[in-house]
Amino acid sequence: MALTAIFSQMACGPSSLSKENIIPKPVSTVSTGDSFGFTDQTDIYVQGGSYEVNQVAQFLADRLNPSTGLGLDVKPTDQNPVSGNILIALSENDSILGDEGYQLTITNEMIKLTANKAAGLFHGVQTIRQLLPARVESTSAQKGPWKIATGTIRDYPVYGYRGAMLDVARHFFEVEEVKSYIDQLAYYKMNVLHLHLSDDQGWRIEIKSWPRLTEFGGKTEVGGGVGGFYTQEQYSDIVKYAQQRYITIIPEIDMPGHTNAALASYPELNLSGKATELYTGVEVGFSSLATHKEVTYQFVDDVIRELAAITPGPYIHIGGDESHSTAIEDYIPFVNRVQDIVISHGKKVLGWDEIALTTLKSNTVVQYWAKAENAIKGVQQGAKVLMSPATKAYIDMQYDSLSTYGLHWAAYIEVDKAYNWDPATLVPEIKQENIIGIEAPLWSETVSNFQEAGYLIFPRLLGYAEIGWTPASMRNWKEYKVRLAHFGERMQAMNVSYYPSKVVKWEKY
Ligand code: TNX
Repeated sequence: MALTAIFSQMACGPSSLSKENIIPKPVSTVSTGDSFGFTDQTDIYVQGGSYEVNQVAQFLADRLNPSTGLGLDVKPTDQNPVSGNILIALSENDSILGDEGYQLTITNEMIKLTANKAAGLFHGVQTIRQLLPARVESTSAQKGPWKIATGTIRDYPVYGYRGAMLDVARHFFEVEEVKSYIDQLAYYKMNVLHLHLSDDQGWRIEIKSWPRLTEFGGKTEVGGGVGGFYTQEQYSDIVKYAQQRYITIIPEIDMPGHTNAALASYPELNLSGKATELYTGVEVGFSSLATHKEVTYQFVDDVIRELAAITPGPYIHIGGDESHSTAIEDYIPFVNRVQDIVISHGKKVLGWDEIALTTLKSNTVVQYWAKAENAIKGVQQGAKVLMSPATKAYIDMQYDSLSTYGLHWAAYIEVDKAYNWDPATLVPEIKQENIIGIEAPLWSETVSNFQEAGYLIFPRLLGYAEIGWTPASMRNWKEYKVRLAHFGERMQAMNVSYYPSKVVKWEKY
């Protein structure tokens, strides 16, 4: 490149929209070779704005103002704003964009973001953030210039369910930590956070009709720490925070196995009628609710009723995995009855792949984690599958044998391996039309706070986000890893810890 060209690029900022590093990769990008510059006159205009659309605009202003110091204001308008501004508007029905897609049209005069629904606008806002320099994510004042390359992005997801799971049972995570995770999921256009709220080592959600679950069963965790739990108010606060970021919370109560914390809290839930001891180890498969006792179903009904009442999302996850201490003849009628209980409280059922051994209700979704044969049984019953194969999508798996945190019972999952697979072709019998989406679970036996969890979550989460959003035909590790290299400094700017994998040539600034 001639020196003059280098200087002009430095002076003018970015010049090619299609060369920008966005994750997940947008479906279509056309560059027009110019740039839009933010000034202290720039504001965000909202056309025909509902409360929701205004909130999305305010979210953008709140992200950009601290670092840029530009003082972007959100203003209502019924016409196109003058040059130099951002316009956010719901558009006429654009069927290709669907419920979550958006169009971003950037000229040297204006940034125009449109979508059918506020969710699409929210995803478009994440793209705008990623088009600005990484330092825009800092919470302290940074130097400009703040420029964005011109062109048009039209973008929408392949799968409607793009999620992550956080195990808050093995180690408890504070409300603020969960919110940080939600912020990160939103940044990569993911839309589900599944919370694993109960397990052998702890019960983490207040149930008013069974108070000892948290008063006693919530007071420890793996390794013997103090544990913790969410009051229903705190849970509702998490749900609301997630909703404002277009993320659905899916709560899980794991049963009939993985229930020691409940069995230690209430003797009547045990086959023996005696309470067990609290448990702080990491072995699985030793606990079971007493599936023949009526009180067990009263318990399940109370728990699901209280949880459904504070969960606006459509699903309750009933676990169902690794019930090695429940005979299959007991497991099947138990899961069948629990499905009915969930449905009676107006929710749909999600469960780990073992639940496909039972008779699935019409909207029950099978989460494939271990056995393809189970997931296939689900498909044969007409159920949809959520793809979380442990060998590809388990964020708690170590990267390699030197990893600080994590387990490796399923696989070592390097960053390339986490990215390089396609949910729609992994198991030939499970086709794209059978799949609702992808979820990456983080089991927390080896990590006890968000800082430690970051090492396992990042950067693999970015790859899972792209698998869920971007068509498989547009995904390619060699091209992706170049984009990913630019996210090191973004994660740093957002104060997110990540594993600086050697398979990526991280850009240094
Ligand atoms: C298997 S995945 C489990 C969890 C463990 C995890 C550790 C699943 C449905 N069950 O109880 O935490 O392995 O990777």
